[in-house]
Amino acid sequence: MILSPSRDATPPSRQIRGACPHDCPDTCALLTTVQDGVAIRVQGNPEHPHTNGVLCAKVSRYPERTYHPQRILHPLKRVGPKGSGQFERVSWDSALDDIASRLTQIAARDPQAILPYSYAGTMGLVQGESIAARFFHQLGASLLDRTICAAAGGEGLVRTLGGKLGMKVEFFAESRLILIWGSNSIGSNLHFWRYAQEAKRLGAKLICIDPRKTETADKCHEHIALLPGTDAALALAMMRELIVRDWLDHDYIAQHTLGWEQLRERAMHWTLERAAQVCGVTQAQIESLARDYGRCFVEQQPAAIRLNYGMQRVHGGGNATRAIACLPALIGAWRQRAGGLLFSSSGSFPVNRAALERPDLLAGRTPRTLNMVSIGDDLLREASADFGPKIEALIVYNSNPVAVAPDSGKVVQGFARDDLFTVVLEHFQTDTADYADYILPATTQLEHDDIHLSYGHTDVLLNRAAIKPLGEAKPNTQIFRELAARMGLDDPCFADDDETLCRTAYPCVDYAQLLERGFATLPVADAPFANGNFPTPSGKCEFYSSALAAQGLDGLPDHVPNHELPGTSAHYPLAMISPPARNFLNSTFVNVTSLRDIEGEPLLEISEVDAAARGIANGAVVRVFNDRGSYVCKARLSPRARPGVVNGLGVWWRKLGLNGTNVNQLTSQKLTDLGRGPTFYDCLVEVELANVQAFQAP
Ligand SMILES: Nc1nc2c(c(=O)[nH]1)N[C@H]1C(S)=C(S)[C@@H](COP(=O)(O)OP(=O)(O)OC[C@H]3O[C@@H](n4cnc5c(=O)[nH]c(N)nc54)[C@H](O)[C@@H]3O)O[C@H]1N2
Ligand SMILES: Nc1nc2c(c(=O)[nH]1)N[C@H]1C(S)=C(S)[C@@H](COP(=O)(O)OP(=O)(O)OC[C@H]3O[C@@H](n4cnc5c(=O)[nH]c(N)nc54)[C@H](O)[C@@H]3O)O[C@H]1N2
Ligand SMILES: [Mo]
Repeated sequence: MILSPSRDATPPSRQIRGACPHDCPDTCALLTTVQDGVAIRVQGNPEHPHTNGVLCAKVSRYPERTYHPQRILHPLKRVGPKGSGQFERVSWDSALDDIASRLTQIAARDPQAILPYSYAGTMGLVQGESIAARFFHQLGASLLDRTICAAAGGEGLVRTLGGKLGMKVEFFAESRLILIWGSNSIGSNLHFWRYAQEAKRLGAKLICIDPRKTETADKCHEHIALLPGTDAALALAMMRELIVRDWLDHDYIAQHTLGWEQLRERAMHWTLERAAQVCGVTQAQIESLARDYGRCFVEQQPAAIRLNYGMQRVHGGGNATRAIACLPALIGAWRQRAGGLLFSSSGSFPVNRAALERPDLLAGRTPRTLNMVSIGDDLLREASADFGPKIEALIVYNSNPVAVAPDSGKVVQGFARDDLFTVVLEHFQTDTADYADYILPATTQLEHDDIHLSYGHTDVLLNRAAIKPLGEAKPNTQIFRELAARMGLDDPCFADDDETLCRTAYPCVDYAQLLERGFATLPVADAPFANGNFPTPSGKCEFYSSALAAQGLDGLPDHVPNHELPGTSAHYPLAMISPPARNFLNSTFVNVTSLRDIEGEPLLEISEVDAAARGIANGAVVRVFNDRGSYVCKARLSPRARPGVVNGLGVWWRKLGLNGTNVNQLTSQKLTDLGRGPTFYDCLVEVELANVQAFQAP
C-alpha cells in the first residue's frame, strides 16, 4: 500500500496491489487507485514485468463493472416462474436459513443429489475452490469434473510432456520462428503478443494457424487457415517433411524421447497431398511451414510454438495437442530457452490443493463425479442405478452455465425444472441467475482477498481488497462459511479466514514478498527440457504413451476426425466455430455497456461465397441452425471467415440475443478423445435469411 501525500483539498488516494481474476493466460498485476473508499482507477502494475503497466480494454473498465448500476447488492428470492427473472429482496438471514434447510433435507436423503457448478469467473484459489470445496466435501455432494475449457489439450500435453509445463513466456521475445497455433493472441493473450512483437522486430517470422483470419493472423507473416479439427493432420504432415528431409535432431530424439520408430511410421502415412486435402489448405503451405520449422534446426535457431486452447475444442483435440507437442523434440527445439512450446504453465505452481480443498473431509465416501460439459443431459436425467440420484439442488458460483455450456436448449430445460432447487452466487443477473431460486450477491476482486496462479507465465500474484464490499455483497468463502455453520458442518477448517487461506495456498512462497510487491516469481528452469527430464513415467518426451495404450487407447497421436465433419451431413454443410469476441471474456463483460458497444451485436462472420450461395447480404438477419436449435443474429460478410466455416463470436448473454439464444444453442455435448472435454468448435450448421418480423420487439 502506497500512501501519496495530498497538497490540495481532494482526499488522499492510495494504490492497492491486486491481481486480475479473469480466466486468461496473462494473470495481470493490478494497481487500484482508491479515493474516499471508492476505486477510481484500475491500472496494470508497471513493476510486474509481464503486465508491464498495460491492461486489456476489458479489465481497464473494472471500476465500470464493479459500480455497475445492475450489480446485485443484496440477496434475492425468486417470485416469478423460473427464467422470468422476477425476484424480491430478502435478508441474508432468511435466504441462508431457507437454503440451509432445503439442502439439509436433500442431503438427508442423499447428499449426491446436490451438485456444485463452478468454473473460472474468478481464477482465485481462495474465492474459487477453498471453503466451497470444503463445504461440498464435508456434505458428501456430487463432485464436478471441471472440463469445460482445456481438458483435452491438458491431458494431451501431460501424456506427452508429463505436465502443464513449457517455455517461459518472456523467451518468446528471443525466438526466430513463432507458430501461433489455435490462438488469437491479440484478443486473448495480449501480454504474450508483446513478446511476439518484440521477436518480430528482431527479425522473427510469425505464422498463425487458425481457421479464422483473426486480428493476430493479420499481423503475422503467414496465415494457414486450416479447417477446424484438422491440426493433427497438419502436424503429422510436418513431421513427415522433417523426416524425409532429415531435419531431425537425432541425438535429442535418441536420448530424450520414447516411441520414435512408431511415430515415424505413423507420420510417413501423412503425405502433403493427404494432409492438404484433410486440412483444406494447399500442399505448398504445409511444405513451407515444415521448411520454416526445419530450417531452425539446420541453422540452430530457436523455434517456438504458442499453442492455445482453440484447437482442442474438437473431437480429436487431445490427439492434436499430442501431435503438436511432439514437434519440438524432433528438431531439438527444447535445447534453447527460446525454443519449444507453451500450452499452459499452470503445472509450475506448487499449490497445496489438499490443504485448500480438504478432500479428506469426504471421510472415505466416494461421491459420483458429473461432467460440467454434460450438465444439459444430466439435469434431465432421472435417478437410476447407473446415474445415481436425480439432481435436486444446484449451487452455481463463478460460472454462467446457461450461457456457456454446450447444447443450451437442454441446459435451459434442465434449469427450468420446477423440482430443482438452484442457488446462484453472482455479481449480475446473468442468464443462469434468471433461473435461480436464490441469487446471493458476491464480491468482486476489488472487494476481497485472493491469491493466484497463471497458465501463461510463472509468477504467483496476491490480490488485496481495495475497497469494502458494496451493498450486502459477501465473498464466496464467507457465504459458504455461513451456510456450513447453519447446516451443522463444524469442522474447524471452516473458521479459516481469507488471509489464512491465501497463505495456505503456497506454503513455500515468500508471503512477505507477495505483500510487498504483489507478485513472486517461481524458480523455474529457463529451458526446462534442454536435457530431457520430462516428468512423464519414462522421463522422456512420450511420442508413444504406454499409459494411454493401457487404457485401450492409441499410444501414438493421430488425426481423429471431427464428430461433425463437413461433407457428411446433407442438411448442415457449414462448420461453425465460436471463438471469443475480443471485448468479452467468455460471457463476462457482455453487460458492460462501453465494451458491448464496441462489439455491437451478436453476429456471424460468413465468407462471401457462402453468403452469396444463400442470398445473404452483409448485415442481414440470419438464422443459424441445426437439429439442436436456432440462433438468430446478424451476418457479417467477412474475409475473417474462410469458405465452409462460419464464425459465431461468443459468448453473448442469451437474453441479449435476437431470439433469446446464443451460439451454444447449436453446440453439442459430445466429448473430446482425451480429457472428457467439450467440442464447441466441432459443430455443423446451416444458415438462412431469417424472417425478421418474427424477431422484432412488439
Ligand atoms: N478477450 C478474451 N480473452 C480471453 C477469453 C475471452 O473470452 N476473451 N477467454 C479466456 C479463456 S477462458 C481461455 S481458455 C483463453 C484461451 O482462449 P482460446 O479459447 O484459446 O481463445 P483464442 O486465443 O481466441 O483462440 C481461439 C482461436 O482458435 C481458433 N480455432 C478454432 N478452432 C480451431 C481449430 O480447430 N484449429 C486451430 N488451429 N484453431 C482453431 C479460433 O478461430 C480462435 O482464433 O483465453 C482467455 N482470454
Ligand atoms: N460456444 C462457446 N462456448 C464456450 C467457449 C467458447 O469458446 N465457445 N469457451 C468456453 C471456455 S474456454 C470457458 S473457460 C467457459 C467459461 O465459462 P465460465 O467460467 O462460466 O465463465 P463466464 O461466462 O465468464 O462466467 C463467469 C461468471 O462468474 C461470475 N463471477 C466472477 N467472479 C466471481 C466471484 O468472485 N464470485 C462469484 N460468485 N461469481 C463470480 C461472473 O460475474 C460471471 O457471470 O465457457 C466455455 N464456453
Ligand atoms: Mo477457458
